Amino acid sequence: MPEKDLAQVDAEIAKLIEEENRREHESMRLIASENYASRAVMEATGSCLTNKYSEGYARKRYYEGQAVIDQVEELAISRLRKLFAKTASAGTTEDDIHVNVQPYSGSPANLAVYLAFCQPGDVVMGLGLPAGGHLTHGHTVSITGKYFKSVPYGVRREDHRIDMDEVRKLAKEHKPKVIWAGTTAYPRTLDFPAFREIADEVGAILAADIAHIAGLVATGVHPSPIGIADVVTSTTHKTFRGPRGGMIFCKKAHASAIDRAVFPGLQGGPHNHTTAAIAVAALEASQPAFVDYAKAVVENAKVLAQALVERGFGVTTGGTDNHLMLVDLTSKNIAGKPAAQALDRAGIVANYNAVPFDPRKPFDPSGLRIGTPSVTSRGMGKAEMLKLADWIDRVVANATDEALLAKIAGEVKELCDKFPAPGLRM
Ligand code: DSN
Repeated sequence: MPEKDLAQVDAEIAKLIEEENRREHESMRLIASENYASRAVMEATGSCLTNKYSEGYARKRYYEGQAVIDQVEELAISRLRKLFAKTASAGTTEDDIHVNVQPYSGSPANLAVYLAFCQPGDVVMGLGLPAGGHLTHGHTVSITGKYFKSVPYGVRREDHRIDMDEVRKLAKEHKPKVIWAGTTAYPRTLDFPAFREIADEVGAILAADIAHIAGLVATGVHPSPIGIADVVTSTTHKTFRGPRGGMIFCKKAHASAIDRAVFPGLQGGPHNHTTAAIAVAALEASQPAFVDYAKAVVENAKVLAQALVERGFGVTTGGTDNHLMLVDLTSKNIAGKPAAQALDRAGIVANYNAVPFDPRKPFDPSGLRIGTPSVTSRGMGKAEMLKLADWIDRVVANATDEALLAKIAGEVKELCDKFPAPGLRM
């Protein structure tokens, strides 16, 4: 008797997966942290490797039966070291880079940094959440803001760019143990050497969080912190286009502190199916086509940001250097949330987001965050970005006109039909 498949075992979940597959096909997905993983990445994720426990690290495990898993983890690590050495700071070779591929995702990867370098109560500095930082960079509601003394830095009021003078001033005053250089909603290039200088002046560990830009860093489209920062954390599923997961790069001197923090400090057995899929993503990201992809992500973001500016939208900092833009809707007399909801009904999926110095509340802010990684993975380019700007403009101006939203959703679907997304089943 052949084993039953998902639809036979659980028709409800099979149907929901089918619906999500259709939604991801039919909509323009603009959430800056999302992407389409390839079929190869998904196959590895859905493999028998999910069955195996492997506490420890390759060749030093607490369970037997690791002949295959050790090779999987070593392959993932060696591919990542090779890949990220290519764009690391001058003089950094793969031998200088230690990699841990076991963090379950970005937040656990960041927690490992605290566990490796800090004691409860130590001072830590990161970009404040309202200015585009991440929860785990010391925000008050996060464990990282509760167990450590967080001193956030911000962006300048006049141009919404990170104020390195403020970073230096705060660092000198508060002497942080760790300084984070990383963002979730910041459209400009991060100056890692400037952060390094400040960290050295105050004796801090410099931690770069490249979760959003890992695919751009791996291809040299954004400058790399590897070789500059002491430790670099990342997710693997955003611009890197891998499975949901995490990874940490660090200088050799910090290897055992980081490894011990991940396991046994924070986690039990690694998710081996994810590790295998990260290895696949690293292989895919090593291909010349991935460099073209990363360049196109940024080019599409620039085109879309400019087209929105031309249509009267406020775009913070006036544009973007990376894969995302922050759109301030104040000039359009609509808040971010109703705009995001209307866009969703029109098949255009973004998230509402605070803009710097937002006078509105975080749950009902003034802006939208828009990213181009997913639409670029479908092969969309300049013409499609201009069409998208027109649709966004019409939706935002007519957010309660349900007939118009449905008509645009139909047009969006028609366009999406011409650009099949990687990994989806049609
Ligand atoms: N949730 C991610 C994002 O959307 O940026 C960050 O963790």
